[in-house]
Amino acid sequence: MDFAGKLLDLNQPQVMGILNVTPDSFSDGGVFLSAQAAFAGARRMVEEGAAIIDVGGESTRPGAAPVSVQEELDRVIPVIEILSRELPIIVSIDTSKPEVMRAAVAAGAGLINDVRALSEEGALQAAAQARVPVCLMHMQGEPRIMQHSPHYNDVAAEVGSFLLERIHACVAAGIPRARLLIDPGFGFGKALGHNLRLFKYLDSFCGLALPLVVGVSRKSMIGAVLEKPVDQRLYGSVALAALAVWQGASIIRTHDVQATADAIKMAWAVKQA
Ligand code: YH5
Repeated sequence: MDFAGKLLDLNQPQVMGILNVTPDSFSDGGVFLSAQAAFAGARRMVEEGAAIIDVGGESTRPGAAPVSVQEELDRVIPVIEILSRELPIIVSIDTSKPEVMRAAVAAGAGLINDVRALSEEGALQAAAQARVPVCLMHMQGEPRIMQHSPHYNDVAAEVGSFLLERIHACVAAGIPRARLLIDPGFGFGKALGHNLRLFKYLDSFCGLALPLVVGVSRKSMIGAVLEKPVDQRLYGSVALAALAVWQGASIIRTHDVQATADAIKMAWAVKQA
């Protein structure tokens, strides 16, 4: 796939490293506040095997304060400029705001990662004009209330229908199918049983014939099964990364690049044998 001129082979699984530039992010708690610190974190992730770095300036944690366009731009644009200039990787912008999509791509981002699947006013048009690939993620509800009482009759089927509807909306807006990736959105408006069933049937999304992105790193489904806090979820995250690749995932979004890169390389070697 062509990410604004950088080619990445998605026939083999790749690692997307998470770079939060939110002061209220609970996994990194203000570690990546300056662009310099962000650069150091990103360089390490590249050395450890990340092909993509996902830069996010808006917290989607339930209850997190909304971030203005200007605040989000101030957080992410300097980081995207440095990373895209200095590192041999694809920079992804994790945003739902059309203004941030435009500025991020102008600053060198090669992928738009939108947890709202381009549902905000003007987002479809911004992404179409940006001419970079887009990751469409499923979420039930909105971050503030999404975990209140998530409900599904058939979680994998309903997530699949939603993604298909968003694929059609993108194509109608002038975003070619060849520029789309899909993500079932673990933890976004899903109870534990929904997340586990969605994972069990992850291979059903291969039917949509688009690269599949999976983000489970340190998430609460791991905390719930293992009964462990967020700083003790590495082995659980790595186990799920291997299982995701086994079921056809192309990109694994993770905080822990080295461990994840090794695990998916092994899973892939067995799968190819
Ligand atoms: C995703 O799955 N997730 S932000 C809670 C955690 C740990 C991590 C309680 N952006 C995804 O990473 N983009 C986020 O521990 C995403 N797929 C895509 N494409 C939430 C997050 C997290 C939440």
